[in-house]
Amino acid sequence: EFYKERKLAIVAAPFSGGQGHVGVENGPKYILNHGLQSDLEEMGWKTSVENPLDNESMVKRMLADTVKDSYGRIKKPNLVGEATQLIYQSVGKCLSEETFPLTIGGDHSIAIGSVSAVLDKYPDAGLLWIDAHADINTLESTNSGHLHGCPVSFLLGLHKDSSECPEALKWVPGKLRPEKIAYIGLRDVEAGEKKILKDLGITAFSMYHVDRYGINTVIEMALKAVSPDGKSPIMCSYDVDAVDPLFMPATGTPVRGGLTLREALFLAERIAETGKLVGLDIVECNPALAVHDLHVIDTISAGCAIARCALGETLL
Ligand code: B3U
Ligand code: MN
Ligand code: MN
Repeated sequence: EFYKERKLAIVAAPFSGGQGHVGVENGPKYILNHGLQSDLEEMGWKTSVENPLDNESMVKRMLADTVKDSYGRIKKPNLVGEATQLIYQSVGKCLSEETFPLTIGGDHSIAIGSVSAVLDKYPDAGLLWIDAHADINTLESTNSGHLHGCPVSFLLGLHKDSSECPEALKWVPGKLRPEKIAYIGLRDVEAGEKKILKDLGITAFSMYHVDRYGINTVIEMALKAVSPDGKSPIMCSYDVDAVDPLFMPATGTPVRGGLTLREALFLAERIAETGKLVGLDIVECNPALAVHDLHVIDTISAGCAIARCALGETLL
């Protein structure tokens, strides 16, 4: 019932400032070169490409590491704040034109922008966060200081009234309610994050739950949690490191024991089947971390397949 005209924008977010590895900014380029846009066209989507970070000052700042940009332990808060705000505006524009936003990262900090825009348009949207990591560290709890480990805490507004919040990130509406997010795929969650998840009562399915109940039941439980009546719009923020590194090797923080490729694709297929998907992120493909060409092909083709499945591709 959403996007009746089947318009879709690939929002390219070639951004690496939320973590420490160079190369993740090349994700969008590789995914586009793999032919995702024409594949989606063949599936009946009218597509366009948006490049919100493609302005001279942003490009310059992403390349040059000369300006000091840290805030206590937090790395690059200004860069992340500005980039995510540009993504927020771009995704917001897509949504105002009834166009589906498919945001391609880049590291997972970009979801601060994409998810915030979706929640502006669809305040009752449920958020499925597919990831090996919970990405819910706060400015206080983070050990790495990398903001790609913190987007969910910003989306929840955990820094809203804090004097600790860097100026550049104060634009984040932070309207996500804890009962509207569910995780799938977790297996590398820090102690501080476990406490936040517990304190807020957030629904989280780890790989234990996938083994215990099977992926099909886990998805049903996750959907039920964020949309009890089955009517809420659904936003999906898909970190490719949820998938086992056997299938998805070229990513910044691979963790073994993840989703099989079929579980990863089935998850996307099932989300598509709900007919409620209103936005999708695919993040953390980093071709530079492949040790040989096959790793690049595996990672990029799997990333593209997740996007196609979530957007309606079926096996039969
Ligand atoms: N929890 C760690 C590691 C991490 C989070 N997200 C990724 N890695 N991809 C952190 O840095 O906050
Ligand atoms: Mn992530
Ligand atoms: Mn992750």
